[in-house]
Amino acid sequence: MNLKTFTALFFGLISCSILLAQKPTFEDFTIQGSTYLTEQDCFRLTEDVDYASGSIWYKKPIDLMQPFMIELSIMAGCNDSLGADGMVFIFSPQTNRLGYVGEGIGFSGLRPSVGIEIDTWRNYHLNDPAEDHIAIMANGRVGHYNDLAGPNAITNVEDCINHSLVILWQPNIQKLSVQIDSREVIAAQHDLVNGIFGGNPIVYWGVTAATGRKSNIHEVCFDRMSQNILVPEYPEDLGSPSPVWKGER
Ligand SMILES: [Ca+2]
Ligand SMILES: [Ca+2]
Repeated sequence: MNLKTFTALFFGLISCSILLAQKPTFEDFTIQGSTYLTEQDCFRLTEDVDYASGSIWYKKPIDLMQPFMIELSIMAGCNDSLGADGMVFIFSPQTNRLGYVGEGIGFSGLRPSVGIEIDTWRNYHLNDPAEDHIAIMANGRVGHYNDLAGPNAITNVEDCINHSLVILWQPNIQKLSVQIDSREVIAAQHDLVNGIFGGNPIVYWGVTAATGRKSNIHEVCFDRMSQNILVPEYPEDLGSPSPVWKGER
């Protein structure tokens, strides 16, 4: 199923709602660590250097009581065999956070949090699979012992190519799912609001990346980014009609 078909199906399943679309710009983010803006409209979170880490955080929080879809374009480096460490998409009630470098991928130590880890370096003591892998993890724990889902092996992502990363949240069935290049690669069914965030549904989202003794370039390209929030039709607090972005890339 391609992305457009999936998207049409996803939104078609949720009746009596309208799509509020926001196409983020550079100004919508705060950056930390080694992150900078490239001439190609990408955030470069790390260079191909040892022990670097960087993050971006979207300035406005989102509500986990509402369904949404966030689409990013990521590049996890050009060095497959010796590249490291990867990237993590994170939800957190606190913004502008950056955890430990190296195997921590900028996620380790952040609590409370939910992280979607794209890990490109095998750390045996963290129970990492040999392949590049994805996992949905809680509270900054990067060892694969209490994952919400995964780890699942994925096709090598250290190929110098931008890959589409889509995050879907469906609160009615408490399902968090992830697509890479229009294919679902992992999903978790979990009560994130109560199970992770102590009943607080308002969280920020960000992306971290880190290198250690091995390294890679890590980038997020915001020109190919979208954030779609579904809200009930004609909500009182919306006022005048909002522009609808159709989700074209
Ligand atoms: Ca690892
Ligand atoms: Ca790889």
